[in-house]
Amino acid sequence: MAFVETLSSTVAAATSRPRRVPRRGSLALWLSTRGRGFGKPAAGQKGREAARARPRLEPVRPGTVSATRAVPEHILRPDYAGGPKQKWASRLLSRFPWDIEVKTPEEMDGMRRAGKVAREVLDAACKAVRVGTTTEEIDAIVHEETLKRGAYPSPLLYQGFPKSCCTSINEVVCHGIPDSRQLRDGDMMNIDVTCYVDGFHGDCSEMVLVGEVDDAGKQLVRVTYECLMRAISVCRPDAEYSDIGCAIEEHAKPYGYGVIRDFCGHGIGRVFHTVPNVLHYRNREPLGRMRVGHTFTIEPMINESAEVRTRTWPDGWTTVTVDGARSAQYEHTLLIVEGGVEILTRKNGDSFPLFWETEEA
Ligand SMILES: [Co+2]
Repeated sequence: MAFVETLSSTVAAATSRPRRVPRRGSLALWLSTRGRGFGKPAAGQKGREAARARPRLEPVRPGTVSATRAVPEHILRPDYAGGPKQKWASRLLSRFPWDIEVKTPEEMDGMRRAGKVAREVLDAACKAVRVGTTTEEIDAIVHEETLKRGAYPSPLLYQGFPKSCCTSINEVVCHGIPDSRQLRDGDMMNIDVTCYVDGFHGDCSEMVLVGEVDDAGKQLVRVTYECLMRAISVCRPDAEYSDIGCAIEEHAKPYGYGVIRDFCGHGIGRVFHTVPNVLHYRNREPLGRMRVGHTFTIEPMINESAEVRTRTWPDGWTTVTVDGARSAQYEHTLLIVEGGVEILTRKNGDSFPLFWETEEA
């Protein structure tokens, strides 16, 4: 899942509900970005071509959300869902932006297990997507596959979220609630899965094409994946967290795409969303440096138009682009190791393939 970005207010962000809030401390950003061509990327040639090629899709509308699913007693829950309370000291300490938690070798293994489970569950969900499937059915699969592995579906009851995963279709940027809507030919959907395994969260998301998606949509999905992988390639001990956003924006901008700024990646571990805030756009925020043992997510949301503004539905979660252009997202949970980075939610041999892998095969 993505996390609300509050810029210089990192301490507050670490505990705030992940929905759109008025931006605080934006003066520093304004001053630091004036005169550097920062802001709305001008739509280049590729962007204009893409705009012409974009199909007219019906806007996504809310469907009926079914009752919350049960989780058996024997499954360990996170504290927000009625599990054992976190010790106040560890909770408080992990809120300071300069205090990014360094995982012990045992904790790293815990994160590896959580990442592996999240990947398996996400793959199962992606493989079930067909024209006519409801997002509710996808949620049921995520729920069952998570429980089958002795894990808890982290989004369930997180700040009141009613379902076990997020399903974000077309212009939905993130946090779509699975409901009765049937998937249509030409839809593109992000499925965001987080699993809580023996006290650790693993978080990943992926795009799935439903039926036949137009070329402009396919390009958006592919470039979004490339943005994530480029961002991962800058991760290693001593790298600046702010390098991540530069890598993403540099790749997205020539296509005339906008990088969503209202949500960011996040530190993750025993706590679902914590420091650091991982910004996906070019920035000079003092986000700190990566150290061996840091675990965090990168999850860029890339908009098909240069527009970066979002709005949230009255359900308090579903966030859409203001201009209705489609938005794509991929997410991995990462661990910084000696000499580089380990993708904890990496694909395995049985994973759901990227669409261009099957097309080119
Ligand atoms: Co996330």
